[in-house]
Amino acid sequence: VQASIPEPQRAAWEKHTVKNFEDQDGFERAVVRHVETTLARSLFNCDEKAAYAATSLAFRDRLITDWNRTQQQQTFSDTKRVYYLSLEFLMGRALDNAMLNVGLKDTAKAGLADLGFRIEDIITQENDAALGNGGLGRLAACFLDSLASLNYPAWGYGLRYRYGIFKQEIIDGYQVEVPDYWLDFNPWEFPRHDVTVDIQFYGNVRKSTDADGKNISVWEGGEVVQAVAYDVPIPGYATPTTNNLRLWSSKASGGEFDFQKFNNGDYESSVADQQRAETISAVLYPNDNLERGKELRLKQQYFWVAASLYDIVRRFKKSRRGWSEFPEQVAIQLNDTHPTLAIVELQRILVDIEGLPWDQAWNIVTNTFGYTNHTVLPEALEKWPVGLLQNLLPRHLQIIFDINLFFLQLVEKKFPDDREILRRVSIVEESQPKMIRMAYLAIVGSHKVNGVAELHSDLIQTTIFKDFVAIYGPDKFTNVTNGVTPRRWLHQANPRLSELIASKCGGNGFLTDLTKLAKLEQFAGDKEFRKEWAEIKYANKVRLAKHIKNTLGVTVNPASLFDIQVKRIHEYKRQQMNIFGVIHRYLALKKMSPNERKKQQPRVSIFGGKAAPGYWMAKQIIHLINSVGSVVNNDSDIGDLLKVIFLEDYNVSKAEIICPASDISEHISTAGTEASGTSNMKFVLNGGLIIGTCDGANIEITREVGESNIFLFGNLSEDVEDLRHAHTYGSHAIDSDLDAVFQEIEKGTFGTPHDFGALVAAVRQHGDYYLVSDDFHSYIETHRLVDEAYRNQDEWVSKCITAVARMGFFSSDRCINEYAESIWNVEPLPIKE
Ligand code: 6GP
Repeated sequence: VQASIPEPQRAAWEKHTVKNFEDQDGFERAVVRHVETTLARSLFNCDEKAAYAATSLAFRDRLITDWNRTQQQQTFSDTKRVYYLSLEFLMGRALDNAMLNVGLKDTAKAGLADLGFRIEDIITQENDAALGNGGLGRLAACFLDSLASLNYPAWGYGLRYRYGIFKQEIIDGYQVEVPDYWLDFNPWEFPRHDVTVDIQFYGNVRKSTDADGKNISVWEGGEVVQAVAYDVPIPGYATPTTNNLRLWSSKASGGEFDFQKFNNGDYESSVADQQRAETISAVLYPNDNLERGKELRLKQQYFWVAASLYDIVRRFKKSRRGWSEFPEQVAIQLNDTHPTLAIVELQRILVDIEGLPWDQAWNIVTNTFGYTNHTVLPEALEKWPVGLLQNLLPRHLQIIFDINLFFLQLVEKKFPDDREILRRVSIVEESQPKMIRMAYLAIVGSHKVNGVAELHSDLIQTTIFKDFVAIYGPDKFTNVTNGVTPRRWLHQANPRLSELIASKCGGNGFLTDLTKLAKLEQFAGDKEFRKEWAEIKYANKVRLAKHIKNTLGVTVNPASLFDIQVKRIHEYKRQQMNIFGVIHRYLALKKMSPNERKKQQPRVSIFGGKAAPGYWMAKQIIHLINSVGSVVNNDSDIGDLLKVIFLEDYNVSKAEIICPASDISEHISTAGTEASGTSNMKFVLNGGLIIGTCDGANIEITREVGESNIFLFGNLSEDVEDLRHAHTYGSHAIDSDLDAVFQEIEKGTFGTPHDFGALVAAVRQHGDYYLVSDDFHSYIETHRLVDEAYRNQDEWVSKCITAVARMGFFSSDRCINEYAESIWNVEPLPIKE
């Protein structure tokens, strides 16, 4: 078969090679052509949706050219590649990002205006690609942006869910989940019907011997599902490098449906197989920081991991190198334990299919993988029942047992008289039923394990993975503090601030080297600069106020202090403490004389975030916030002094409006529970201060911006254990201010008290696991300090400017460079024009 154009015909080919638009004229031509041909519409039939489609297609053409070139050069140069395996990629919208990254947003803006459209109206037509829950998924998306922007040869591998994270509606104060069908029009993906992999499930294992008489295992029978690749181009900023995100979609193998059954009149079951197969990639599991051992989830994991590894191995084999060179060509990063079966699958491929000896294979495997842990919460640590694995992946279970056997032998050698340690670190938990501990498997099968902020990395080494540090030594464990991409989270979300910064930092260089923000610090005392800065913040607050008005019908005054907490709703993140604090503020205002009230700082308390559909307590928290809002917002005594807003359906594109509009944002998890947090970084980068606990990356943010530019409060992580112990075994006195809040709830001020009983009881009766009562006093006190500080606007703005100037560390570019150097050992490969 001919795979490439023969030499003599190449000249003709090159003469006609695609030339992409470079200017406004070319852009308009591309848009009109796509409207009139690709979309089969005309100037009499072109709404904003069509204009969005055509604009996207015009930019897509550009990306594809760069994407092809990048892939060719990466293949040709044959350097090491990184593969980022993540079950979640919370990408958000692509068009705005593509326009900015290729540096043609202004061109598109002028072109669209010329054709009769406002660019903002076009950008907002796009559905978010919401293939993730929260922090973990958005981190993966920021990493893809940085990998491409830094010219690393890298691929993302994930699942192409038909339904991403659900859309949240608030009805009568309660969350209602609505399916997110985002694929009705998605110009950013390329189906690769020629790139398919057959994935096997179930069946059994037969022991046999090969031609040389060697014992082998043959996995046979069961069922086969087909994985089809869908490719999404990932453009870097200000570079032609365009990497690939490959998402797998499931399909029945052997065609659409069973013709045999169909012809025999068995219509229903003829499509049943197809539907069963398609179910695998149908929906994202909507849990954040929580695992529920469902078989379909395990199927998703294996399906995705097996397809990705098949693809990676196929690519490696083309290089015709020996297997020992595999880790020099391939680095695979496991985003949490969700892809841990990749370790087992690679071992299976090398031993069962390629015939390598176990030890040699295992050496290759461990040198290939790195594992990132994103949480210490016990309920989020994945475990799979042995029985489930036995049935679904019988050969993999055998391999896991063997991995465990050899691992425990190593442990025994190191700690000969310690039976207990063997029990503690065994990959197989001797429980009823027996469980496979995926984090332990990931550690044993990787050469590096990292946490996502300093405190978190210390905690995993001293608590949940302590024994493994003793076994392997400390070098296997490291920290890579999270970061965010300044392209989306500053330049795109806050274009005016980005422009102002550029004017003082010598151009847009800070977008690729965020440490250049440091130059801003000298302007913190500059009156004129502060004024411009404050104007931009105000305009961003006006933009959010409009969104609030349009979506909720509530009028908020942009001159108020905007206090924002947006993130997944979780008891450990303590939105309940925030709303209790809001009630406390409301009660204090109610007690004041009108004169006293006039002296108070007006506030808008803004919440947003989704609760996992099965997380009842989180849903109670949402209900309480909305119930407090409907009382407070309609209280004429209070007016603008306090408004309580719950923003519906928080997602990436809304975060882009929300982050630039905060005066203060809340990152108030119980110390030791939030691995890092990344929205804390986004808010500070956009010129807002934060109120936070000594948890996750808040600690490093404090180190960078200075203690006077952040509001820290609450107990420290080293005290949490003792405090919890005291709640259970000592006397647990509830803070008196908090008790007054509870009494108000119980009076029925915010609706039927019974509705909120569980939230109160969690603190009063059930041990207050998240230490709301212990931290409440200092939380309230710190909010008082916030109000006070906000009064002095000059100083406040100076603090904000100083903080932004010191945020250079928190770019995901720094983060990716650290991974590249200390975990992956890969080098950038600049793409030639
Ligand atoms: C999150 C952590 O909760 C958050 O603190 C961190 O910033 C983020 O990961 C990125 O590292 N973890 C998850 O979203 C999760 O589901 C299993 O962990």
